[in-house]
Amino acid sequence: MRQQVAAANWKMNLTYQQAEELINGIIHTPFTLGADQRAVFAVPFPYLTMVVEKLKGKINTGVAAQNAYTKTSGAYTGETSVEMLKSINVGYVVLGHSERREYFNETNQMLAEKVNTALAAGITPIFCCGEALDIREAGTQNEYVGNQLKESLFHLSADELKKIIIAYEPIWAIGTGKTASAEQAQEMHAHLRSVLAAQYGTEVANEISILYGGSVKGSNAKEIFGQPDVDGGLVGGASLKADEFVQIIQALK
Ligand code: G2H
Repeated sequence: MRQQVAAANWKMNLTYQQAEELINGIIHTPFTLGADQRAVFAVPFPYLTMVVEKLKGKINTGVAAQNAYTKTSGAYTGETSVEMLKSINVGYVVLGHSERREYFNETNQMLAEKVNTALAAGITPIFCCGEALDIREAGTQNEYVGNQLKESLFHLSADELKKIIIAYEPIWAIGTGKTASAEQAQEMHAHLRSVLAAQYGTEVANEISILYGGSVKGSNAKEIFGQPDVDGGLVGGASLKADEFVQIIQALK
């Protein structure tokens, strides 16, 4: 079975003390993760080491940065490299979140470079894609999101692609409380898998985990994750409460 992933995205929230309290709350709430299941925590840079330490020995968990730069080192004041992340045992990096695309002008081409740098460092990219409301209303979301994959990922070999996790996050459902219906999520995930299959073959496409993101909550996770092409979620707001995020972890297939 494809890996099923519940990924928390804390975004730019919480003080150090609150972050510590949250991760302690998660650690002290019992949950089980099967061999094909992962719980990943994308936390702000200053908390990465603390969360890595706290999760040590917690089987099938991982820690992610929310961004990394295209270059591995050098005179790039204010940036963080994948080499730095690797040196503190961070195993994942979220790339191309819609907030980064919108507020920090990240383009598909720039993300292709970031994907390459992460893979070269042995860090798993959680590559985000998704359309805005006007694109959905125009009915061109399949082409738009398919193109995001093509421009940022299709230069990869099949073996490289297999190391990527994709997160589909319709922008109109992010932090708005408006979730895509389970059917809308399934429809897009199946489309993205077919786009991957057309380029890399069905076998490869069937190995790629595609997460859904956008107002996933404890109350809707089971239905969304239950869709055949949805392999878990990237969760913002609801990942800031320990008991709710544990409920979401336990909703994985
Ligand atoms: C989408 C998601 C997490 P939320 O950005 O990446 O956030 O669950 O708050 O909609």
